[in-house]
Amino acid sequence: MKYIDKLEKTSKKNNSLLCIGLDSDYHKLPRFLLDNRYPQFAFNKAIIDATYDLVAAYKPNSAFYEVQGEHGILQLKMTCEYIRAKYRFIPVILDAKRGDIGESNDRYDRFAFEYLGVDAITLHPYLGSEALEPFLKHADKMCYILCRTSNAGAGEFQDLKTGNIPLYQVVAKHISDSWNKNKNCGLVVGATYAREIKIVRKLAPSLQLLIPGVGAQGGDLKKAVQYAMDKSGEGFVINASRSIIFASNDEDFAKRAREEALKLRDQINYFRKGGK
Ligand code: OMP
Repeated sequence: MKYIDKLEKTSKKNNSLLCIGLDSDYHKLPRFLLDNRYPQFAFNKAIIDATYDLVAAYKPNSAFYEVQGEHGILQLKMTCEYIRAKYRFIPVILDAKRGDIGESNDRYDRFAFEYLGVDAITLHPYLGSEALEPFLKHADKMCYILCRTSNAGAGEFQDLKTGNIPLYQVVAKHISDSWNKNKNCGLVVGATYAREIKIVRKLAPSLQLLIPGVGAQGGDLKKAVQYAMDKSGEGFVINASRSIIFASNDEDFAKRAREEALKLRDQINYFRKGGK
């Protein structure tokens, strides 16, 4: 099933445009889980089982698994397989921010879509569409391409003018106009730059947006939602990681994650409906 169809089905069913980031830092896990042979997986499983009916998608960030070596990568795979087996309509976005020459991208592509079996991936645009072709060729997957990132230093390159136009705007328009032949391109735009979300939405009226930066990074949820909506009031997911998954690091961590997820899902919906 295509990413976009999974996303639509799950977001409708759960009335949700919330993506939970599974940035399951080993050193932040509840201590009582550390006896477990697969503590990151045990943590993710508990979070997923507590929130599956509140989300549109999950987004594990590969860094938090790679840093644990092969055991971490195994637990990333176990997490992806668990979601696919138990909640088969919930799409999984691998946050890996890949982007190399085509030959190397082909291997990154197989790691993501064959080995892990995820539905979407985050990518850098810097090497151009020719290099990203191994990803872009999959009409059933989603390529979320970095456009305006959420970090403080995002503007160093992204605001540079090409002619009179900031680079991030060139990226947004170019991807919308030229890269999206398979209708599988999306853009990553941080909630910490609400004004830029508004501009990106104008330049790319029909692209899916992945919006991180609310919660721990302090992005403006209301503006992010209002500016990200497409004509149908959808067309985006809001990601939160730490503020949900590490709401507690005690026995009640999954329950507290559910409470935070519920609150954020409902806030997103409130702002979608024009709430002030
Ligand atoms: P929290 O700040 O804990 O909610 O996590 C944000 C997640 O989104 C992390 O996995 C980041 O790597 C990711 N992210 C950003 O924070 N900013 C970006 O501009 C892009 C991403 C991303 O591609 O998801």
